[in-house]
Amino acid sequence: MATIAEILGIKYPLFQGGMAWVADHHIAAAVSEAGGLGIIGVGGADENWLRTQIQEIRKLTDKPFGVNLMLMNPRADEIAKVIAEEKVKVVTTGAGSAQKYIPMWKEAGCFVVPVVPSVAMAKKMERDGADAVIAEGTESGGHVGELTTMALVPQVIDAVNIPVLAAGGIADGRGVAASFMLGACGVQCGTVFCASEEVNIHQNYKDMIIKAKDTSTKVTGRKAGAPVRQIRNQLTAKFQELEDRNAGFEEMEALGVGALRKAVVDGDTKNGTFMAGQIAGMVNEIKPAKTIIEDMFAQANEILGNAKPVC
Ligand code: TUI
Repeated sequence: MATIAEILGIKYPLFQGGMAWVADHHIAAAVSEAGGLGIIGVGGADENWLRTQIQEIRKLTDKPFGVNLMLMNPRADEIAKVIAEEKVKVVTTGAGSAQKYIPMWKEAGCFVVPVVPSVAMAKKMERDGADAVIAEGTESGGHVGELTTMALVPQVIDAVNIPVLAAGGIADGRGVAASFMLGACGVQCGTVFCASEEVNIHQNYKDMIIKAKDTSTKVTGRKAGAPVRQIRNQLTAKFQELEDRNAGFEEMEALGVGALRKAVVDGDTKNGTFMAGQIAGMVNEIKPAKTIIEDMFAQANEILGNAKPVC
């Protein structure tokens, strides 16, 4: 059977996460040029922004790339149409159900890969016509579910008959090898690309990731139904205060509005939301995307080449 890399015409079975504000055409082009699948993350932007990004990435690479639609985006309908019109090769989705867009995307020839936090959502996406799913554990940065990658990935694999990629807590060859051992056909990585040379984010964001340790991230907003993993700072302490006094969704939302922009664009270390996964503690240097990917797969191949029965 064809591998996911063969199906998509890429060298490495690696997707770059569609990180809101972070994953623009700069990092996406670098990842695609390096042989992975670069992904433009639309986040909260609109369809015009996406059209420009697609034009820009096509100037930089003729290799396959993807687009991530964050389904809570109020302009999701318009953005979904642009993805179909532009015949984007791969579309990933997050933070909701992609059901209503799948027929349009399939008709346009897109390969549709929803990100799922549970077996139920994976089965639903398979029923609705998804080509593959990304099972994303709570180790990830940004909007997260409850289950860990280690528990989620094999359960999703047992439940569906489409390819499954693993995400959450993967930043080197050990994570890639472990994902394959769990039965995944590929991986999606986000945080490690926030520490790439090509990513177009404020240096303070990169520094926050480089300085982070294992316990540096925290999930805020679980009680309000909007769980987001980010690096601890003054803002997360304020979120904690609100949660401790059972503040409602509106108050939490007001504190969060614009906070990702403050992190990515302004480098505001106090008031910004520095979304990052638990693996940030292991990401200790800024490297070109190509080096990140090549090192990761050289290490994974070495480990997998040595894989032996446990006893
Ligand atoms: O989507 C992500 N990660 C994200 S999106 C994002 S932008 C944002 N900013 C502030 C607040 C909220 C979002 C930052 N990070 N990952 C994929 C993902 N999808 N994780 C969890 C889910 C998910 C959750 C519920 C997928 C489907 C789902 O379905 C619920 C339903 O029943 O519709």
